[in-house]
Amino acid sequence: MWASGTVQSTSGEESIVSLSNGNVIKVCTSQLLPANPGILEGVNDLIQLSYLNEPSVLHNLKRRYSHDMIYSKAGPVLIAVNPFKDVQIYGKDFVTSYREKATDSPHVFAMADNAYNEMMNDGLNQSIIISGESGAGKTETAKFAMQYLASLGGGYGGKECKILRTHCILEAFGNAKTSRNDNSSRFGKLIDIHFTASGKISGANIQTCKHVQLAAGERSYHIFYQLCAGASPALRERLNLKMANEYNYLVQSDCLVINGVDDGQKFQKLKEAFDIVQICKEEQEQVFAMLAAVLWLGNISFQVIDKENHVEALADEALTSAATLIGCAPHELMQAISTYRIQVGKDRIAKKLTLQQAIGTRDALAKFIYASLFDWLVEQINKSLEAGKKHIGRSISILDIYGFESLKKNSFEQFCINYANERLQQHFNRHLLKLEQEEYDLEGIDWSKVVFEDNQECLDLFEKKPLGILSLLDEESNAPNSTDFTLANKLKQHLNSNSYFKGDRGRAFGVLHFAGEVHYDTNGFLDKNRDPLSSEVVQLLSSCDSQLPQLFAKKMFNQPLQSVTSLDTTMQSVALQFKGQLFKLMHQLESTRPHFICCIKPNSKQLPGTYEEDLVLQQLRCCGIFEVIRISRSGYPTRMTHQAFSERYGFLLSEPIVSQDSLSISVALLKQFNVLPQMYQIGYTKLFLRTGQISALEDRRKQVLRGVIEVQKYFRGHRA
Ligand code: AOV
Ligand code: MG
Repeated sequence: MWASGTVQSTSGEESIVSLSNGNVIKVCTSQLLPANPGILEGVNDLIQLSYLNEPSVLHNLKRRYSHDMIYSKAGPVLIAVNPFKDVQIYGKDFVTSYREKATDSPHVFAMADNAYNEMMNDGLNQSIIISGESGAGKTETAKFAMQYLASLGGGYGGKECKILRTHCILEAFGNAKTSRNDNSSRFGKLIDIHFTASGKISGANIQTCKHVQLAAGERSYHIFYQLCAGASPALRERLNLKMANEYNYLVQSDCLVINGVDDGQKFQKLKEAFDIVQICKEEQEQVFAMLAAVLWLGNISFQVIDKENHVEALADEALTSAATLIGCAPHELMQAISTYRIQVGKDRIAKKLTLQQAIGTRDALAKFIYASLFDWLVEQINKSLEAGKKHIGRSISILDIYGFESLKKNSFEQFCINYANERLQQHFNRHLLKLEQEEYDLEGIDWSKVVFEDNQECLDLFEKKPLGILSLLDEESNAPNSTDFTLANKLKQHLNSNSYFKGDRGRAFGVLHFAGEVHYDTNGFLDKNRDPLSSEVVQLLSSCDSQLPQLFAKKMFNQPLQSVTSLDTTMQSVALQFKGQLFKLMHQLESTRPHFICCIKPNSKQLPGTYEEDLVLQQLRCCGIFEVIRISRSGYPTRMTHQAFSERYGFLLSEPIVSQDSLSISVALLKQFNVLPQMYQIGYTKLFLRTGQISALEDRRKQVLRGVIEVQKYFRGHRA
């Protein structure tokens, strides 16, 4: 894409350039971009670059990456380039040196430290928002951030340890291997860590955002393989458990093991984690029974019994095992997945299902049990983290969702995931760019405006009522005789004029996302959005002997009922539920001070030491990094009200001043500390400082305060 070289001569529109590899070429002068001087090679913060062009940024990141410096700053944003190997930068020694500010090299620890300090100093709730494509490193980064906060909030005893161990449970049940990531999160999560006034961890709360289904042919959730590989002979016997390759749900992909992963060992770790979050042995047994039930459900087959293609479930080992595990009689299960009831006058009459309907009902039951089990586990974890009571103290929230996905074939799952990322991107834009600009304007600060793109129009394409994709999708899901084709046509009919929408041929349509154009195939959209769960099935669960199925059914009955599906069930559409959960998460983030981490995937092969420039560039452009750098350079990242500033540093003034208002004190302080005029601006209510200016004042303040404490100690010692 780009090469570095030295210009030898320029004549008119052409220049002769000698490249670093010795070749000499002729290029169009207008295409030359200036390179940065050697002294700026591999700078920590991209805003320090004298020339801010794409190749310079790429080169700088590459240079750092090749030295295992995977973190860099772009003004306020932390960039993390996935190393795809273990880098020795997360040990206790690193925690200590970031805590003591012994290093200023960018790191997720530094960002977490920053959030913690701001929370303690300003009493404001903070959030760490992690974005990036699938496989870019969001989940790992979130774990490191939590590791750091746990170590600050009181070491690794009790709660801290619990919080860290929950990953193992959440990932077993919520992650799966996909084509882009061996450990891909199929759910979104927001983890709030609560602190006491003195800065100790007091508890935590996890909120999750709906699971997305796995694509056909992909490996299922890790937990199934872990259970099959790691269960003891006794447990196997109790659950009538077979090996993974004997279950239909697990052999749909030809990948039963992941390179370098020992599922059996992971299962032991999982059980330990269950113990730690106080899920007792009996409950664990029930959890495993539910998993085995799901697996056996997938093995239930049907036989056609008449010319209309009506079916009945076969009374074989699969049916018996599934029924036993969920705690009902085999014929009851058979009935529930082979028939449905309709109201005729006063009576409800049972009707047989067709093969396709029966399979759909069976799979919906399996999915329902699994999703309910996941929710139940999160609930248990939250109880054990003691977040049940409404928390009023301070908190830091960490957001880690599924990353943007653009596959060869994109379906409803990618549609939901990318919509979520579109929302997240807006949060990022709004906070970093718009709010920044607005604040400068509001304070009467002079700065050259930076033009940036907002994605509101794209979000409107999804969310507008009644003519947005989500509304139209729900409308079509409820319409009689609708098909994937009628959905595609409806979308095209109403949205073709929207510049973010692309009507494709046939069933497909495209959306111009912030991260690129994605084409979706509407095949299966309506079914997946309805997610039909027949009332027979819920009824069955509620009458089961075991505790968990009863609980799951009870929850279902308490849900808000909205759309009616063809299979006589009433429930909210999947897209609507998804949007609801997403809005809840985003709403919670609104009231926090955000810190952004942008994860970058340096290659699509999950390999260490490989840096594909075009792939990196595309991601940097997508997450608006160049705009961020531009803004931060022209901006003043540190800002404090005159009052806060004068209160914090006023006592450092060496000479008394005449007027004691906060503005005068601030000005006097700036003078005393020789802050150059180009390094600050004075707004109506706030002081704006360039990067790095506050540290001298902070150092001085610490020094003086330490002196005061020493003196106090001295006196106390003598009195005693
Ligand atoms: P994601 O969360 O962004 O993808 P992960 O956090 O799961 O991506 O990272 C993918 C893989 O990259 C991990 O399994 C690790 O092998 C490796 N990795 C990431 N960060 C680091 C790091 N700091 N050090 C070492 N290895 C790392 V997705 O959930 O698919 O959107 O849905
Ligand atoms: Mg993830």
